[in-house]
Amino acid sequence: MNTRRSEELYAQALDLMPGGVNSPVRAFRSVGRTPLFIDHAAGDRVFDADGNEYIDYVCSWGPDILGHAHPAVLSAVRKSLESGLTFGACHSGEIALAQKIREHFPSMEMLRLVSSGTEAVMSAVRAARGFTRRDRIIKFEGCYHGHSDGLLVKGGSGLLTGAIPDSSGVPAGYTETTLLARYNDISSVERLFAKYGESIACVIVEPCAANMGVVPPAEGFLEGLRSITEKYGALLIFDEVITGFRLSPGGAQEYYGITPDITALGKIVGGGMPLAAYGGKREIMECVAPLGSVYQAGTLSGNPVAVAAGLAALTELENQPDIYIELERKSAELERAMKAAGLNVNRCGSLLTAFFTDIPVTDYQSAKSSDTQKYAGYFGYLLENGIYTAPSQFEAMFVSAAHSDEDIKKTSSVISGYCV
Ligand code: KE4
Repeated sequence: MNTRRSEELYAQALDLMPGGVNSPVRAFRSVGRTPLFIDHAAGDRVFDADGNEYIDYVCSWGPDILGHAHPAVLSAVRKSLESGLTFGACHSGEIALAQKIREHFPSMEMLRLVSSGTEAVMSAVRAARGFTRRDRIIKFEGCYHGHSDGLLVKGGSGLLTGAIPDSSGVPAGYTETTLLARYNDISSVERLFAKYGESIACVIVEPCAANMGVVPPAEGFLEGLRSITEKYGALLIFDEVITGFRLSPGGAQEYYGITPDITALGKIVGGGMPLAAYGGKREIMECVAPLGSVYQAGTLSGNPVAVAAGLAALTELENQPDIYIELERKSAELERAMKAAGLNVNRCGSLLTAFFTDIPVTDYQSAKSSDTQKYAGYFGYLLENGIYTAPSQFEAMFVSAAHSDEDIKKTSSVISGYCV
């Protein structure tokens, strides 16, 4: 496979950006290859700088649930551009998008638009602390919630990929109030509440973990979090940056039937543009400035072009009610093919991960038992056969509405040729 142009570009990028990338997981370091430089994308395909074509299961790490460059989203963005790029002032699109989000996530009685998932989660945690006037938070080993200081503790995603579970550059004081529990282990949460109960502001969780690879919640786990937080007066924050609008139109909270106090959204909600959101009970969000004393702001928050993309994407999802049934069918077919090839697969809706370990993967410890070198071999085999999946064992494979039955069959056929 010729990747000469990507290699040339990578050499230039290495001189300009740390690791030649603007986000670590794109560096392909854990799969031991030169990162692809994508030239363009359409539907379920990406095309690299050397003209190689791939069926894409990265989907920009989740935003592209409709597929790349969806016509409805492109035309909405083009139309929006004619009115200007950014005003730094209110505009009616913000209202329309906030209303649409609240229709799908009724728990988000009041919300704020921001520019990234990191910003959404960071602000949600600050609102929880401001509302409860408590400092401690509980997160789970292997869950990733963006790169705000207090959450870079035993994180997933690029932290796991790069084996840097706790980032340097974060003073101990910033993480002293971050308590760690084990995903799918409610007793680890109960022990923390027994010790620190009245000082815990919130529990933040990926309702289906996807940043240590895909690890669905065990039976009763989310229910357990909901009841223990209510018992101690702490807030439950669902980080639905990946699961929002993916597991169902109402995300994981609709899919599992658990209502959090605050929700963070990202990725799909922006239609591929830099837009995210956080929101929850009115009494909580009324603590946020300028109403309350929890400060949060952003030059490009609610950016009109990004809002237009998000509105178009969510409207398209609403116009294709069968999309979630189709995603489930296609993802289940991929899962069957992966298991038939002897792979250890976790799946939650249209999120899948093949783990290179012989034990069931139910948490951070079991995920970390995976052989990342074997994963690298699997990644390279797929890439050489025109399938682009996550360049890290500790990420998810994303299926989109644009993945045709023909491409699902082609992917299944390629996977069936892989010898574990
Ligand atoms: P961003 O700041 O990257 O928009 O969102 C942070 C974030 C928050 N919460 C969850 C559950 C997330 O998965 C993410 C970001 N996800 C990673 C991939 N697992 C983004 C890819 C990257 O870091 O380049």
